[in-house]
Amino acid sequence: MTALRLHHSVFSASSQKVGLALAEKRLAHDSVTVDLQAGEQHSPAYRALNPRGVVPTLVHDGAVLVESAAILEYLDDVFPEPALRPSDPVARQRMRAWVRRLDDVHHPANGMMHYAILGRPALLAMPPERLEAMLQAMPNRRDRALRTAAARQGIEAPEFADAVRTQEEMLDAMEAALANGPFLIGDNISHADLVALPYVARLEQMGLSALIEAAGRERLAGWYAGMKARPSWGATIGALPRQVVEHWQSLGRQAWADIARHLADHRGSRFGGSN
Ligand SMILES: N[C@@H](CCC(=O)N[C@@H](CS)C(=O)NCC(=O)O)C(=O)O
Repeated sequence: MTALRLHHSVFSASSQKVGLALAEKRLAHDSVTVDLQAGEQHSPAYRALNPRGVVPTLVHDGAVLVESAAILEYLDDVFPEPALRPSDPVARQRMRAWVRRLDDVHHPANGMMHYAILGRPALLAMPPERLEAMLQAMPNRRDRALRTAAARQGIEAPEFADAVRTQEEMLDAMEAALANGPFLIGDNISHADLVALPYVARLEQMGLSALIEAAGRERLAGWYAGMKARPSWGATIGALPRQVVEHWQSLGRQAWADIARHLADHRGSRFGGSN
């Protein structure tokens, strides 16, 4: 009898990727919540599992597995059906290139937007010494620098404007890729779709669906609707508490005018209304 245990946060994009793959493969698993706001990711017990102090961590028959993209590969190695990666080597390479780019470039950008718009009120409500201790506890320097900028400057941080542009690039790249088939890699769902979905969903959860539905992004909107119709959505992102998402959307809407004003100078951004 196989035992799978997922340490995760339902609000975390990286956790959602693994949750989506488990659901697509219909793999029953135990769920252990790591409360990121309470700092549980830095508890000695959790750091023993995941030294970077991030979620998710999957434990399978005693083997501790970190890094969501590598976990998705593992799940396909060990539970091959239904396959979530193409068998053709060129397509598989392209899928991995997508996953790499989403993880390396778009994950930090999406996180920056999340914390500048949604997470900042809670960060600023903390006693300053607790906020400082939480920032200092983050072992990854890039993550710490972005979180610090989100807390201190919010949407005024230069990193925020970069993050928005990066997210727009992601949406444009997805729109272009979807010209070749209903999924990012042709005819079948793959890791590329599962890894992209939480970031697109987070934009909607931030009240920015206009970006997804923007003129010229029709294929992306169709892909998103199709991903939301799958049972894996209902088991993961679709199951987020409605009050939380509605609160996020209202924070996003409140920030919208400021975001548009702030970004008006950035040529090439749809946020500026200059094109
Ligand atoms: N590359 C890692 C990234 C994991 C990651 O950044 N997780 C975030 C949530 S999406 C986290 O745990 N952040 C910890 C924190 O906010 O302190 C993976 O894909 O597993």
